[in-house]
Amino acid sequence: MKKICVLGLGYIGLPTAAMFGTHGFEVVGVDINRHVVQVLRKGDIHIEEPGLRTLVEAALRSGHLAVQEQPEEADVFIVAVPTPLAQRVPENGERDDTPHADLSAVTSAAHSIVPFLREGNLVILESTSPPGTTLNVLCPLLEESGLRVGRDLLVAHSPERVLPGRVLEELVRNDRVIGGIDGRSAEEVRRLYASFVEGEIFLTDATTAEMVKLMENTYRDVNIALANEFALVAEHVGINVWEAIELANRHPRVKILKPGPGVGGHCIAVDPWFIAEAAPEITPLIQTARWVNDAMPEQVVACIRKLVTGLESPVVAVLGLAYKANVDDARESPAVQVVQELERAGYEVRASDPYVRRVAALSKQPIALDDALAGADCIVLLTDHTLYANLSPQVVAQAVRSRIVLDTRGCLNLAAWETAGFHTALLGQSNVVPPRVLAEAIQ
Ligand code: SAJ
Repeated sequence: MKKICVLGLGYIGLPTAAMFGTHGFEVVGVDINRHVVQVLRKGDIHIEEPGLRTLVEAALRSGHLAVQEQPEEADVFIVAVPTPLAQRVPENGERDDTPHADLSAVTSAAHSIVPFLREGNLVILESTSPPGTTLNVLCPLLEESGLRVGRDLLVAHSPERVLPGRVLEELVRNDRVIGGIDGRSAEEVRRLYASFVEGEIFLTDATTAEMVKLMENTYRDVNIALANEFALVAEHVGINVWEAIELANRHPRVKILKPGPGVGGHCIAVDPWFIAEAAPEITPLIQTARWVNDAMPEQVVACIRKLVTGLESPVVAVLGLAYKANVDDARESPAVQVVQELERAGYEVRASDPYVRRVAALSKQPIALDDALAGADCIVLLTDHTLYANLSPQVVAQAVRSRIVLDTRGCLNLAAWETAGFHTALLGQSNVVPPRVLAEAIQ
């Protein structure tokens, strides 16, 4: 039975390890975080993802998955560690705010396997990385073992493309792009993943595979930035951007994404910078899209300021802290930035989220929805969790102090909220400023 050592037991590494463990491989899952190893050994999991608990339990119970803090000898090594953004250290006193990839987890994972490498091993980088990482960063590190890449070692990049919230399903169903440093490496990885991947597997070279992954997320980021810019223009020219996008998308070759309070998560807001860092002078579009999306939380706060103008000590009830619908992840969430910005501006903010229990970046932790709504002056919907669409405006109207609601995700039935007596506002529609406030402002 082939043995696989998976480095990094996070959102990608853990499902991948469990998947191989339940498909005929002996898997050793490695994480440098002792807490993660302890939790998994107790039969618990540290990540919320539909179906993951059952899969990990099955793999552990079968004896085909073991978790530990140190790597060991294996036939295959899979590196699935985070590649977050870091700010560049200024050189020559020059300021450079352009974020770039922090590859320290990749390099330390690679270092950690060097003593265990033997001839014939296959090393796969799964972590999303700037173009050239596999060839120029990973390969030289692996050669510190004395083995030669291409002759003694097979190396490939096999990026994950799964959507948080649908990881297990997409791990199996999605097509996969595998980039080898040579044909033999790519073919070996194909054979491995074909054990559970039902989607098509495409082979290419390592740097192309790195770019493909980055291009997918950058395409989405630029598209969302366009939607956000359209939303701001819509407010300016007096139309409803949601209706306009829906109509534009009736064109067979147009698919505009949705505007919102910004782009969160660890992928879409990060990956475009990996392309920009490879070619900073020739990526103005990609960089501008990032700035446009990063500015959305501020736009939302400006909108809230207008809505509560004239109210004494306004209380803002925030609905949703997670970075997107129906997930529990609030890290890098634009909603958290909105809350921080509102607090800095001196507003009393009561934030709630059915899935998020704690947000390290916030001083005040999420509270129950009822508590957030009680006595609020302005309700701001920041995450489109399905259950918010089912809220009864009549019931909410009884709980609040002032009836003002702002929907930044286009997911509330605002006509029903108006019937319940609310002044409604929608991001990307020209009605963000209540007529009363406008009248005051004009006087
Ligand atoms: N968002 C919008 N408008 C939209 C769609 C999304 O504002 O129309 C926002 C979301 O609210 C969220 C952010 O963008 O804050 C990102 O959400 P997402 O669902 O678009 O993507 P992620 O980051 O959860 O997962 C992406 C996926 N990539 C693509 O769809 C191309 C996933 O397949 C990747 O595996 C993942 O990044 C990754 O790990 O790279």
